Amino acid sequence: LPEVPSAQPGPTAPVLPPCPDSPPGLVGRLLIEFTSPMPLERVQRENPGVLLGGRYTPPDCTPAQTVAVIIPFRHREHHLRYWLHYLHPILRRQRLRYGIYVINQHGEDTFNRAKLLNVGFLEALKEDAAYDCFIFSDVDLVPMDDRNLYRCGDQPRHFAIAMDKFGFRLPYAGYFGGVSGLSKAQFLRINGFPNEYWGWGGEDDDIFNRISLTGMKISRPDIRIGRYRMIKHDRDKHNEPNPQRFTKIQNTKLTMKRDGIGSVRYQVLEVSRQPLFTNITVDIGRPP
Ligand code: UDH
Repeated sequence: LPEVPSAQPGPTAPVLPPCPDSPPGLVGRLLIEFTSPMPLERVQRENPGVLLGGRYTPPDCTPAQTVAVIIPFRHREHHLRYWLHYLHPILRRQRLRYGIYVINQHGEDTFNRAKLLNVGFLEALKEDAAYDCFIFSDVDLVPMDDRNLYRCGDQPRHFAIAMDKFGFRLPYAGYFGGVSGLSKAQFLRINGFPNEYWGWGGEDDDIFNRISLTGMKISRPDIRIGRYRMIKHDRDKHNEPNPQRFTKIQNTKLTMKRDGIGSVRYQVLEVSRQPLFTNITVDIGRPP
């Protein structure tokens, strides 16, 4: 055969092989503690490969997915520093192409975790239309094993299945709290998350209901791998347990069609690209 000059890009843009399904260089069980001080400058120094806004792309392979990590947030700067310190190296070792989005609720009205996560989904896609996997993580949860891969599969994934505060067990069969992941298609199929859970509790059960009602199943890692440490904290101000949660989760089938990603209303006040994450401050309103 005659030698045909290949249409490969030149040395400035090498074509990298696909990232392996099982990334080499994972270390397994990790030692996680929250006692030593954790200045952001140190975290920055220790993660030189992370680009502005908390973006990262593996230098040696092409990942199958682009992952947006969405963190619901207000007044937890101290937790965020530990989260960034532990998670950036883990996600890097997992060979993910990712971005970190901290969705910061403006003002002091009642907190609304699930609505912030909806905002994160839409705003991350505005930043980069390539995002096709969304990991929703509380700011105070750090995985104790880097084999717990932060990527999406053919079913919605629950990652935080064995937290220290629950004795390293699933607290109940339908638990979907803490850290979860859905592909873009899975998220849209359930009309995203509910916007009407103000205050603590119930929104994760509503999400679980949405997944079941659309005929999907939760996928989970091995119980020995899905272990988490939670940073101990007192109950936040303006996030009291929501007394309506018990009745609301009975009605997901009725509410999920009208309340979700298709109906979320909010106003972005600021997008700020920090060295280790993108901060999006948002006015999500207040309970009716
Ligand atoms: N969050 C904030 N700020 C708030 C409230 C919640 O950032 O004011 C975010 C944060 O990402 C947090 C997540 O929402 O991890 C979930 O809220 P949470 O940590 O309050 O929920 P959790 O179930 O704790 O983890 C419940 C209160 C525990 C009181 C324990 C007293 N010993």
